[in-house]
Amino acid sequence: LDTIYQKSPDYPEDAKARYRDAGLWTDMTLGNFLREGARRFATRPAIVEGGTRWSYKALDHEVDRLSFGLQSLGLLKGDRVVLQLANRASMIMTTLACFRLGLLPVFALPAHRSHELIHFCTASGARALITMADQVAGQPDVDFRALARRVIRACPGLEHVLIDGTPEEFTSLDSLYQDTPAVADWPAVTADELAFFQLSGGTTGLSKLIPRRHQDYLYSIRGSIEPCGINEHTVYLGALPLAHNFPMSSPGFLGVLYAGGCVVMAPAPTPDHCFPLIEAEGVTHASLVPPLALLWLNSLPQYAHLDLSSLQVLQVGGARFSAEAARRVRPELGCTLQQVFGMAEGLVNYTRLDDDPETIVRTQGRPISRLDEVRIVDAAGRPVPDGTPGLLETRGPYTIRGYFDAPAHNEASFTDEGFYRTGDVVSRTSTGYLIVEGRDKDQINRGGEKISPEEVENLLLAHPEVHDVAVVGMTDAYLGERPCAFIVPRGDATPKAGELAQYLKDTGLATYKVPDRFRIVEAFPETRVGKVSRKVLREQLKDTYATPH
Ligand code: J2J
Repeated sequence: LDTIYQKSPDYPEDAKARYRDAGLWTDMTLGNFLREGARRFATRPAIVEGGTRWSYKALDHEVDRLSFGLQSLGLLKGDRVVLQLANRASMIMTTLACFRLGLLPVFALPAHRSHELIHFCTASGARALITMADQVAGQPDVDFRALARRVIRACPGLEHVLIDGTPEEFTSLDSLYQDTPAVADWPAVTADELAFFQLSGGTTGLSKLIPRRHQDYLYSIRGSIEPCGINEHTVYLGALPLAHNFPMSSPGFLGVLYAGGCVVMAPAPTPDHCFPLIEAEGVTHASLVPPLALLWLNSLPQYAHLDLSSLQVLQVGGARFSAEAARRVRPELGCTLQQVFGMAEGLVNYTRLDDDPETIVRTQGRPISRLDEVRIVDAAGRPVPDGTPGLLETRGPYTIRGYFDAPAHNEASFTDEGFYRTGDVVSRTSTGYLIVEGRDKDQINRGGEKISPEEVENLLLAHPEVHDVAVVGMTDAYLGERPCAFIVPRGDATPKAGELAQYLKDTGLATYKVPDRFRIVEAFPETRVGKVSRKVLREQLKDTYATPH
């Protein structure tokens, strides 16, 4: 465990003292905040899944039962556990049980495949993988237990595979809900300890692990409750994959449970699942990425028979939401739009619910905390004036000081004073709100899902018919961007797009990272210093702009 801490950069002592003295960091942990909830909100509903409801007391009890089962497997405080679960109550219970035991979850997404899972297990040194059976995943074409078998072969350190649903040769997660002794005896976990790993979008190949601690993460959650208007009457729709930082903490299911509200599980984020749930459960808050928000808006006419009037706040974030689309939310959905510009590394910006309509439509909000430090600088690191686009750098009470086990990468991604170089190009308004203008990092944002071109390129370079490859983002009316691969074939080979896409899927790469288009070229345009010019490649794609899907 010591080495895990050595590889997880911490805040310097003076910063810790400042955040504690300001009352932002407290002694509470992610494993015990629900204890107080079980007392204060006892019989109020905490989670709804299909026809089943759990009160706060029942949820707290289930978390204890599962903690007992996980402990009896021999899992110990500090052990890493890769979690890949669907939006079900079991996802929340498993997460909270890990927190309670001091196990360190690594939050994989249901969209991840063996390539990603193997990396998460290897990089974290995981002892357990918790995933699901096909029936509960809502992805009929994916066999998650087969993925687990592939992961086991590649990761000798993995001792346990637990399955939500029919386990086949593995252990059933359900079987671990065991009756606890009268007094549960969980390891002591303190607020300054590591709590879990989120995943970075990745700019240099594989995703980096983001080490988060109890005190900073709980502050980001607590600090989100007021700007998002969350209280015990909130009914939050869990529509995006809950392992993502946005629906987990901004305010996400953790924020809603902290405040005594109710989390309603949506099996998928599409209108056919979500709209009936909004009506039936009186959903007040939902969070979406921009393409889904557009889909919701465009689908409204077909659902005119449903009463969606309970919806008060629609949060949209993860990628740029166009002002035109943003303008439609209030008149068409009848609720307040909240733009959310956040990152799993820390900093989260919200438009405030009582901001004037132009601020809500045109900006991506302002930071949670007065102690969030935001710097917007030019390429030489000099601050730019308000209204001028520049590189966003940030430091604050819930922004990490470094990725896990990545000293060389941290050297580039953090300044000497500990500011995180977000790679986002933003401008600041005179009122301190941020507008996301673009990006200066090698990443593709496919409707909120982040893709590292280098990761896809490295896999394609191993293909026998590929000599060289460059993956760039092409503008897309619906998703914002989609990945496109430019390929220089090897010798006389004539690789086909369909085969290359299938090849990538067979390597176990998540489908959302597979390029939507492959272009065969003779050579790449080069910059003056002889590097592949991604800018020119992107420009070559401009003639294929605005093909709506
Ligand atoms: C433009 N780009 C945005 C926005 C994120 C809340 C909300 C989102 C995330 C998230 C999150 C954007 N407009 N409104 O963790 O807690 C892009 C930026 C940013 C990157 C972070 C949260 N909101 N982005 O999206 O770690 O480029 O977190 O640096 O997945 O998404 O991605 P991620």
